[in-house]
Parts: sequence; structure tokens; C-alpha cells
Amino acid sequence: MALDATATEHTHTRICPLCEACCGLEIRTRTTPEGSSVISIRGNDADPFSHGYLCPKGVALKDLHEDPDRLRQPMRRRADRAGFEPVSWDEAFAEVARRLPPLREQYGADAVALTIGNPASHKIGLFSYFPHLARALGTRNLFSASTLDQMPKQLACGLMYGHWLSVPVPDLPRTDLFICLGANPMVSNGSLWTSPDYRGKAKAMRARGGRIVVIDPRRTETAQAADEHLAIRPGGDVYLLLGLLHTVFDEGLERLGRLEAHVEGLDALRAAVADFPPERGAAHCGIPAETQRRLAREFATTPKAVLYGRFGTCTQRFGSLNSWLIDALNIVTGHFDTSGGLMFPKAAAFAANTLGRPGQGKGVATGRRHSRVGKAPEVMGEFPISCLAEEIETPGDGQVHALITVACNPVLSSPNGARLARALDGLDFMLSLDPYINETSRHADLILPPPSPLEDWHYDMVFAQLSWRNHARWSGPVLPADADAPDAPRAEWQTLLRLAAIASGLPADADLQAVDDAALRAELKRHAGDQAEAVFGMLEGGAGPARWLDLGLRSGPYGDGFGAKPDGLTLAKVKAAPHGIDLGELQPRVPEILRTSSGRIDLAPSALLADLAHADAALRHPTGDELLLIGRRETRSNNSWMHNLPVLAKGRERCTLLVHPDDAARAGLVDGQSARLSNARGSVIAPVTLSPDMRPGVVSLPHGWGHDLSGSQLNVAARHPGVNMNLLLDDEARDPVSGTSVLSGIPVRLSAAEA
Ligand SMILES: Nc1nc2c(c(=O)[nH]1)N[C@H]1C(S)=C(S)[C@@H](COP(=O)(O)OP(=O)(O)OC[C@H]3O[C@@H](n4cnc5c(=O)[nH]c(N)nc54)[C@H](O)[C@@H]3O)O[C@H]1N2
Ligand SMILES: Nc1nc2c(c(=O)[nH]1)N[C@H]1C(S)=C(S)[C@@H](COP(=O)(O)OP(=O)(O)OC[C@H]3O[C@@H](n4cnc5c(=O)[nH]c(N)nc54)[C@H](O)[C@@H]3O)O[C@H]1N2
Ligand code: SF4
Ligand SMILES: [Mo]
Repeated sequence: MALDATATEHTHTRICPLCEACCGLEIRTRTTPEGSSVISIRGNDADPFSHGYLCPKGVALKDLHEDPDRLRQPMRRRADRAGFEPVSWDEAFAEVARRLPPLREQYGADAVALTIGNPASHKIGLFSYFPHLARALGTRNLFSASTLDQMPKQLACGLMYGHWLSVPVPDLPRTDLFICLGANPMVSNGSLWTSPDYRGKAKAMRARGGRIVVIDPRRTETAQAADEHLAIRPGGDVYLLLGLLHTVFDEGLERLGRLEAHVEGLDALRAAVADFPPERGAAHCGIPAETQRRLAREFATTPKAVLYGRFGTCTQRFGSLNSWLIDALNIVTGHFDTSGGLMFPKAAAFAANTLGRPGQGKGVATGRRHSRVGKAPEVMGEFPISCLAEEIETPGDGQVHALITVACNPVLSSPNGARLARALDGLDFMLSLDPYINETSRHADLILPPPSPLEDWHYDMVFAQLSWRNHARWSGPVLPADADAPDAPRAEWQTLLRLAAIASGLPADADLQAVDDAALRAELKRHAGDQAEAVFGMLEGGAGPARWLDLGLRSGPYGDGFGAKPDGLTLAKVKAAPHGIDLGELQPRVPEILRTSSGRIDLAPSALLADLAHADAALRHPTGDELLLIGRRETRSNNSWMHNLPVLAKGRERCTLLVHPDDAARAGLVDGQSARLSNARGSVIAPVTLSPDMRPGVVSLPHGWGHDLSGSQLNVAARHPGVNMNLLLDDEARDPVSGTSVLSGIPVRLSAAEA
């Protein structure tokens, strides 16, 4: 490209905010008097954490930035309710101040529900300031995408290790046997395991003689690059895991080694699994008893081995049991807190398991309250998001009359979205923080947009706690915000703090800096006592999450301790390292990491032992021969919200139904034909793709599609809308222990779609 005299080009580094892999990107921009734009996006080879890896979604950040449908100003529902009109931020907040406080006054704090979705964990401004809003509202009606995803894992880890985010990750680079259960990292790029370039790491591991076993109802992309694939029956994982543990104990294969002194409940665990020999659950998990025994022996006797389970193991009736048993298997076979096994990262900032007294804490509690209608127990301060519709629909004391959605799209992402969409229309007030008018935000009275990720700085609060290697990386804004547009998107911490101020009774134009200073001072008083004011004065960043980040880094495990360790980290030091700072490979952390009240790992939490009785009872129901529906992810898709980006949307149709040829023949279907998938809850029509990779009796549709609802403004997505598989899901089907929805193994009927 020829450079004109007034154009300058710049190279920036940026952590990709789109999925958990957190790849370091290298973004080139060009600035002319007319403005700045992105010329290219590639992986940053100098990034010490991701070494140049990226996927097609990273490249799509340019499309996201330039998407004409992305909102660039607050939007208000028109008085005639026909669509939206732009408004100024001042008007938007004034409207919130007019409408929200009276509803809280009339119906009480719980009348305002708050939901938060997946992108929030990728945005420091959202993640760190959402709690301000939640606290200011004081509502018990808090919901998140966690109960469509990883809550079982967080619950199990909370109960076993004492904190919700003490989640161990597989040490793939140093293991010799990797067993992957219900996860497809080749496509998802890893979950609760921040590990860019699964393909490269898996290849390197196999090249040095390692083995990979994938257990999944579909022969996935991860399975195709593995040594062995076991096609498990959807929902049967708990029986496989019990069969494996039973074998370990039965054959005397347990070896806890160093951890022996740091666990409790070993005998209770052994006794609990004694009733589950592999034969008992073989039909339910679809894996023969002999295969289970062979796998257990191979796992237990391979010195460096690790069993990792994710999304597919969580979103089932026995998701919490699965998450517990996976970790228990690693622990009792000596594949835990040691190289090549499951290991705990040590993040530079914000990790609760680096704060307080090492080795002991208060543990976690659940069920401190129950949801009003469904009586679901609170977990991590939330109720299941699948309870939201009934809380809006059901009259009475505590009914939800207003809703604030933050970065979530539950009309597509949660079961029975059609019911939720109807319920949303019954609200007295709805506010969405979202860059799009989409399937959920189209119901709102006001939509407040975020800046594009390229206009925002970032540091990973969450995923540094789940990373394959310890690191600290900061990214600055790549493009300037539009200075000429007074109502351009604002940093979301400001939006959240402004809403929190309004909810606290402050005027809609209160001084945000003063509100932010007061919140930070209050936090410092709790932790630094009389040093609070001195620490406050030392913090860099001006306002917003940057100051909290400086505090987190400096008081964190690698920090400068405000001068006590002059070589330690500060925000300034992390900012000065353009590619980030490598903090080394994972190290053993038990017992220091534990925050249980006993100071030990609880191998047999009572809430989980109690649920085993239900798994036992379920074995008495024979497996039916119904067809079971599961989901899948695809490289160029990200849950429900990136189907509007041209670079990702092009190419073949992706919302297709994968059907094993035998099942297709039985239903009289051929490749490419339209099929109807139905059950008591609904019916959808999708084109069939024949796939011998499916376990017979199991069909697969991706989630996050169904962009044909009226009132959305997603012009590219609407051209390839796909269908919403969640219309077939039962919003009352949950793992009752964690509140997580059952998203997999749904009975369905398959037939040719009538012309
Ligand atoms: N059947 C089935 N259902 C599933 C799944 C499945 O595998 N199968 N997966 C589940 C999983 S794992 C998850 S995490 C959930 C996700 O559930 P959600 O979080 O509800 O869904 P997303 O599609 O991630 O929607 C994200 C929303 O955030 C908006 N957004 C994007 N960036 C920003 C930003 O910077 N700021 C703000 N304020 N908003 C932003 C998007 O426009 C979109 O509206 O879906 C779950 N649902
Ligand atoms: N490209 C892309 N990447 C993504 C996302 C995306 O939408 N697209 N979403 C992101 C999000 S929010 C998350 S949470 C992660 C999730 O990342 P992963 O945890 O890797 O989840 P999935 O890729 O959904 O893989 C789950 C696997 O479980 C299998 N499965 C289904 N039912 C069962 C069962 O009963 N038992 C067993 N053993 N397996 C089962 C499915 O066939 C599937 O292969 O991915 C993230 N990354
Ligand atoms: S894998 Fe793709 S979407 Fe995920 S962080 Fe890397 S570039 Fe971004
Ligand atoms: Mo997720």
C-alpha cells in the first residue's frame, strides 16, 4: 500500500478479548487526517504466552470495530415502540434516574434483576465494576451465564479447595497422557484453561511420545487429532468417572504421594464409589466395563498423566458430580499439583487464592437463600439464569419488574428463550449494556453501548487465574475513541458506576471521580487500615479499573508491596513491557493455595456425596432408545454474538444438523435435506449433514443461532439466521446442586421437514 505523506502507521499489541485463550495480537493501524483504521491483525510472535497464535475470530476484531450495526450512541425505544432512536448519554441516564428508583421504591430491591454474560469476563471494566452496580442495587435476583456453563466446576473447586476460582488446569506441555472429557479445545481454544494453540501443544506432546484420549459423543476435531476416541453416551459421564475411580480403589492403584497429608475424606470417597463398579454404569455411559478398567489402569500407572473435563461434563444433570470426580481422580492417582498433572496457576493480580492467610480460609457456602418461585439455591451469590423467566412472570411479593442485562443474550443462550422473550415484554423497565440491538436487547427500553475493544485498554483479571503459564500482560487502546462525537460509547466502568450511583440515590450527574475515589478508599480501609490514605496516594491510573489493577499487582504475589520489594511488579512495569511479562511455568501450590476451613482438600464434600444417591437412583431407569441432541462449537463462531461479522459469516452454512448415516437412513433423510427436530417443547428445521463422526443415536446442532427474530438489527446475521437449538431445551432441567442448565443429551424426534 502506498503511503501518502500525511499517513503514519503504527504497530500495537493487544490481548484478544474474544475467548479464553487470550492470544496476544499484533495490530497495525494507519492514521491519516481523516482518522485511524486497522490495516492488519496477526498473532504477536513476541508474546511470551501465546507465541504468535491466533484464530480467525481475532482477525474479525477489525470487522467488529467497523460493523455498521454496532451501536455508537445510546439508544432509546421510541415512544410508538417501533424500534429505537439515538439519545445522548445525559438523556439516557436521566431516564434511568426517572424510571428505576421509583420501581425499587414501589416493589423493593429484588424487583430489579441483573444478568451478566460471557464477554464480561473478558473486559476488565465490566468485570471489576459490575459488583459496584450489584451492591448498589442490593437485589437477590442476580443471574449469569455461569449457570449455562461452568458453575459445576466452580462449585466443586470451591467445596474441595475453598475458593470458587481455585480451578486447576492441565499441564499439557509436561504430561504423557492427556484424557480430554467433554471438551473440544481444538475449536474452543480451551475453557477454564487459558492455553492458546491447543493444536501446537498437542502436536508437540505427541511428537515426544505422549498419548491423547478424547471421550465425547462426537468424534470431534480434538478427537481426530488424538490417539483414541471413546464415544460416550450423552449425560453418562458420572458413571464412567465412578467406574474409573472404583477401578483405581478396587485394584489398589491409588497413590496420593505428597498430597496424602493435605486431603481429608479419602475413606468417604472410597466408600462412596464402592457401589459403582464399571459394569453397573456401562450401559448408561456407553463405554464397556473392560474399556473403563483399561483406561483407569493406564491413567493410574502413567507417571505423568492428566484428566481434564469441561463444558460437556458441566451442562448435564450430574455436572457437579462430574466436576468433583474428575479432580478426585487426578488427586488419588498422584496427578495433581505436580508437573504433568492438574496444576494451579498463580496470577499476578486479583486471585483470591493469593490473598489472606495461606493454607486456610472460610471455604464456600451455598444455599444461603433460595429463588422465590423455583426455590433454587443460590450458588456464588446467584440464582440459575433459567429461573429468570418465572421470576418475571409470577406475580407476588418479590416479583421482578425491571431488568438490567450486561453483556448477555439469554434469549438465544438459555433454554426456552421463547418463554424468556415473552416474559421480557412484561417488564416495566429494561436496560441493556450491549453493542448490538439483538435478540435480547431488542426488548430493552434503553441500550447503552460499550466502546469497541480496539478503543479500550485491557488486562486479564480472570483468565490469568486459569492460564497454562503464569504471566502479566497489559494492552493499551489501539484506536482513539471518536473525539468529535460527544455521545460516542463510554468506558463501561463509567456506565456501571454511573448506574450504581443512581441506584444509591445520587443524582444522575453526580461526580464520578468522587464516587470512584470513595469506593476505592472504602476498600483500602478494609485492607490497609491506617496505611489506606498513603496507599491511595501511591496508586497510578487516575480512576477506574487501572487504579484497582495497580493495587492488585502491587499487593499481589509478584508485586512490589508498595516499596517493600522494589523489584516487584507495578502497573507501570507491566505497561512498560509491550509483549507482557512471563512469570514462569506452573509450580506446586498445595497447601498454600487452600482456603478450606480445615486447611485440607475435601475429597468428599457432603453436598456432592448426597447427590450420588440420585445418580444411583437414575441407574435404575433403563436407557431409552430416543435420539439425543448435543451442541457443538465452530471456529468462526462465538456463542450468539459474532455472526454479524462478514469475515466470519462467509463460507458454507454452519448451523446444520449432524446426523449419523444410520440414524438418517432410519428417518429417511439424505445429506442436505431439511429435517425437523422436535420434542414437547418445540420444533426447529435445519439442513442435515451426514456425519459418521456422530455416535449413533446422537445428533448435533450448534448453539447461538436463530437470528430471524423481528426487531433485531443484525443485518449480516439475518442473512444466515440458523435456528435456535435452545428452543428444544427444558428451562427446568438443571443440575440442582449448581443450578446449571442441562444443555446436552436432550431427547428429540427426527423427521423429514414437510415441504
Ligand atoms: N445449547 C447451548 N446453549 C449454550 C451453550 C451451548 O454450548 N449450548 N453455551 C453456553 C455458554 S458456555 C455460555 S458462556 C453462554 C453465553 O451466554 P451469553 O453471555 O448470554 O451469550 P453470548 O452469546 O456470549 O452474548 C454476549 C452478549 O454480550 C454482548 N457483548 C459483546 N461484547 C460486549 C462488550 O464489550 N460489552 C457489552 N456490554 N456487551 C458485549 C453481545 O452483543 C451479546 O449480546 O451460552 C450458553 N448457552
Ligand atoms: N469457536 C468458539 N470457541 C469458543 C466458543 C464458541 O462459541 N466458539 N465459546 C467459548 C465458551 S463461552 C466456552 S464455555 C468454551 C467451551 O469450550 P469447551 O469446554 O471445549 O466446550 P465445547 O467446545 O462445547 O466442547 C464440549 C464437548 O462436549 C461434548 N459433549 C456433549 N455432551 C457430552 C456429554 O454428555 N459427555 C461428554 N463427555 N461430552 C459431551 C460435545 O460433543 C463437545 O465436543 O468455548 C469457548 N470458545
Ligand atoms: S483463539 Fe481466537 S478468539 Fe480466542 S483469543 Fe485467540 S485469537 Fe482471540
Ligand atoms: Mo461459556
